[in-house]
Amino acid sequence: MALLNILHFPDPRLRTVAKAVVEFDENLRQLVSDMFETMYEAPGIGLAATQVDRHIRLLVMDVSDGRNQPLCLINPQIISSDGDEEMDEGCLSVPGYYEKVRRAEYIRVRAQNEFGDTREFAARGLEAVCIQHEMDHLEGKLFVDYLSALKRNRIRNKLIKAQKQQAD
Ligand code: K1U
Ligand code: ZN
Repeated sequence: MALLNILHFPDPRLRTVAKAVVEFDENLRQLVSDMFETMYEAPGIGLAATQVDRHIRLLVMDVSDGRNQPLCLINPQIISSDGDEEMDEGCLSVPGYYEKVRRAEYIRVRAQNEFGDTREFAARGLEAVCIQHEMDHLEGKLFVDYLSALKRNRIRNKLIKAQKQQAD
């Protein structure tokens, strides 16, 4: 098990579009395990492979109160969606900032697990929001992209300043 380094906005590597997973082997399962450890330790409710500089279509999450319902989605697709709702979102790659984002309220998802088995399920509420947020990461998109340029640049400049202070 290993804790992975989480990239921070505005690192350009967060803009990479992830590639489909084609091999479901022990290396993949080790990465899944390391991503869960990193997400729980952060702590977060989700983590996309993009955030740990691995550009494959893989995300992990756990939105349960007991932090005991891990979910690993590989090559996820949203096959239908309905409604919309606005919810506060945060991001481990944009530490310290929470902003409202409008997303689909109900989604139907098809994804594989770490063994390559495919399943379909419905999600709503925080689970649906988290899946959409993590799938955006796989497209190189961040929740700050939904904000005004003014707000996004303010966050960007503050994070750059904080990163410089940490490096000194
Ligand atoms: O993608 C990420 O960086 C993880 C992110 C996921 C997310 C949060 C809120 C709405 C949509 C997606 C986080 O987990 S930020 C941290 C957070 O929200 C949290 C952490 C511990 C307990 C509860 C929430
Ligand atoms: Zn995020």
